Amino acid sequence: MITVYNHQHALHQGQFEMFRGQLVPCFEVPARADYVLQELQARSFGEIQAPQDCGLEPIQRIHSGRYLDFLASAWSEWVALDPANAARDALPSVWPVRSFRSDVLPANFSARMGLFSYDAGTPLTSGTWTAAYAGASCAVTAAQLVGAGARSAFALTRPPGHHAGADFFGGYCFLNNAAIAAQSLRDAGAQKVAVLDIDYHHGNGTQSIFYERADVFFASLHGDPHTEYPFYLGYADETGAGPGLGHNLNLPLPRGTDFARWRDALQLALRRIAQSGAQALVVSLGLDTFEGDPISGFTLRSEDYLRVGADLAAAGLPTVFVFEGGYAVEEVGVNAVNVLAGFAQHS
Ligand code: OKP
Ligand code: ZN
Repeated sequence: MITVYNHQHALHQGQFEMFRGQLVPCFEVPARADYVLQELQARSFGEIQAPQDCGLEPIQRIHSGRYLDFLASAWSEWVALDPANAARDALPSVWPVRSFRSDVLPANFSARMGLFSYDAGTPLTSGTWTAAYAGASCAVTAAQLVGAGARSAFALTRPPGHHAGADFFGGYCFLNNAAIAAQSLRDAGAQKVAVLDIDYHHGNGTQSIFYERADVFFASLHGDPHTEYPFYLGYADETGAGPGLGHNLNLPLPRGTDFARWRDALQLALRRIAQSGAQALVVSLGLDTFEGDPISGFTLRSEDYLRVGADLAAAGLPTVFVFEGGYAVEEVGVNAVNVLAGFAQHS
């Protein structure tokens, strides 16, 4: 399996995220991707390629123009507010909730930070745009490899993407790499694509992007949003809307869920994906279902991920893997490569 690696990922390096009234060190750190790369190399897993610059077009297929304009210029606007800002990351502190206007684009930078985000845990840094753009290029390159006939490809990038919507960032995510990959597969000719999100957290961004579409089936297994981030989306009664009705599947699971119960949900999601008629699969590959994850609540073990990969391979679909969460930094490489190795062994 070819890995398309974002050599620029470390340009996004947040310092602190807001948690319970304090700024705490970011969980989403560059070392995460370094460990995965190291493990791929240690196990001689396959070729590691750089992405081809995808240009803005495939990103614009998913994200709004005004959001992309904001992201591309955010850092320079932030520093223009105060030269001392160059030493600190930008975090939002005000948001438009229900009944506020979202059609007006305020001139004030902080107001636009809030308009285009939904939490205070996602610092925007000097290199965020460059790193995220290169990540989208990885997703497109991986989708192109699979669209051209490869059995699978792996987009190894950070920051992650599945919480980012058409016009918002949050949950450590800025550009929705999995959605961009799915759309690229559609544009390369797949009539129907499935996105399967196995990160611990519900992929609210991906769901919202495809919610009213019948050509992309979205399935997610995740911590029950009644207690787990992102709280406001990911419930079982969200089944799609309009033409997309029936093309969205949420399988929320209680905190503490073990591999046996998690795997039952995986099998159910895979059966629904088979029924959807999908011709290609994008896997949002979060490894924060691991028992040692510091911010999550499932109890999967490292060896379980081999079985996860084998189960995914049994779906028999051309598959793009996109790296998402996983914050047990020293184990995330082994866990990610176990999924890929289990997949490759059973392909
Ligand atoms: C991103 B991805 C921890 C608070 C958690 C955000 C979690 C984002 C997860 N102190 N806040 O889905 O892995
Ligand atoms: Zn997650």
